[in-house]
Amino acid sequence: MGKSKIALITGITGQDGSYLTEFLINKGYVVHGIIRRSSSFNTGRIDHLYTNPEILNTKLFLHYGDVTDTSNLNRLLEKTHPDEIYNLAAQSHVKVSFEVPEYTAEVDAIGTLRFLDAIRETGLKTKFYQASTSELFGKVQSIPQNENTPFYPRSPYGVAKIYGYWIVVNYREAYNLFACNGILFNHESPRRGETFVTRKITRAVAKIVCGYQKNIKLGNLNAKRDWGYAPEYCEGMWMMLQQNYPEDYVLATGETHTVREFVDLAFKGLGVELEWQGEKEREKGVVKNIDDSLLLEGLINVKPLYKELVLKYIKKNNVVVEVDKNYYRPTEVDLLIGDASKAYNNLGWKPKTKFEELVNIMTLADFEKVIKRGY
Ligand code: NAP
Ligand code: G4F
Repeated sequence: MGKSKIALITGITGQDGSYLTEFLINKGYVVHGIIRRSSSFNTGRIDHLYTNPEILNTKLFLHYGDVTDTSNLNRLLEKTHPDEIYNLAAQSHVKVSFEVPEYTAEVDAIGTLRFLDAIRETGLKTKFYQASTSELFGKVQSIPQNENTPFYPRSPYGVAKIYGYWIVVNYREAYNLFACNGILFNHESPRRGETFVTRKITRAVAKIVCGYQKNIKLGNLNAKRDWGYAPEYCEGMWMMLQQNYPEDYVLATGETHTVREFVDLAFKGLGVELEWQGEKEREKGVVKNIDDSLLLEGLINVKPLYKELVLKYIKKNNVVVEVDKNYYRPTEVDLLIGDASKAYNNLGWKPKTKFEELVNIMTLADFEKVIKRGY
């Protein structure tokens, strides 16, 4: 058996980090992950891996670190000698970046530079993946967006990530590093952070249906996103680093949907049809109908329990969605829709999970959690 490849992942405790780790371990890699010290546990998404004695300290090693600490990154590179580095660490919340713009730049922009420079300094022969984003397109200059679409970021997050993008391109050209930008459109899963809109919706819908929450307050319901399924995007990251030449790639589904459509489908999966009334800040999602024939297939087993819960807590005409201006952003990205044909042609990458299936996967997972844990 050949020597295992070594990967170093920043942001291993995040949504993508956890799926990528599973993927690489299954491929036979030894994975080193950088975790931050936190006052409460932040390893929930990878607990199933590192509590497994067959994996911890043989296939998976965790190190304290932070992309704001140059000497830490240098030490970790020298200690782990990775064949591949996946730089997923980021202050990744767009709305929060308006509150902490300097910190966002420190982590998302300069953090990327620190890593690239550490590679250059150590002279390590390694491949580098940078978590770039469709937020670079921001106020979109053409539809759909691909690798040639001009950027126009609309948040401190987008601006910080644009630095990350260009410093990767620059180090690739200046120092011949094997470094790629994955320009990934939104990708979601049951492991998505709870403050991103998709997961906020599926958690809330599950709780509303079970009587733990009365309604959900959301911001811009008209925003359109190209939403895909996170595990498939993590495989795409790896594919980029297996090519002969480093290039930048868009990963996207090529479909776009509004936040409102996401809400509609999540409720529908739990047997609740909504009607939208009013406009702008006064818009509301009201229960129009409750119909257990709409229930997701995976929920058939809990049908009796579901009937009991829903019939008890949800009634026709209940207001279950409200708009709250506090969730509006100073500048919004109205529409994203990606064209991933380069990834398809060069990497053979293609998204499999369609929008409705994605909403159902997330709704089902949150409903099961709420039923089991009661919150
Ligand atoms: P996420 O769930 O928010 O995870 C972010 C990760 O970065 C967490 O592990 C976090 O650690 C870590 N981190 C934050 N600041 C750090 C620092 N200073 N030093 C070291 N680690 C730090 O994000 P995600 O959805 O998995 O996304 C992964 C990457 O892809 C991010 O760079 C994001 O900007 C980018 N991206 C995401 C999407 C998407 O739709 N998901 C699309 C395009 C690009 P803690 O757990 O300790 O907070
Ligand atoms: O779920 P979001 O917060 O994701 P956003 O801003 O698109 O950013 C995500 O995707 C990017 C890729 O394009 C990543 F780079 C980034 O790291 C992150 O993963 O918001 C999606 C849309 C926005 O238009 C927002 O205004 O949903 C709208 N929205 C409406 N109500 C809301 C809410 N967003 C959040 N987070 N919370 C709300 O209550």
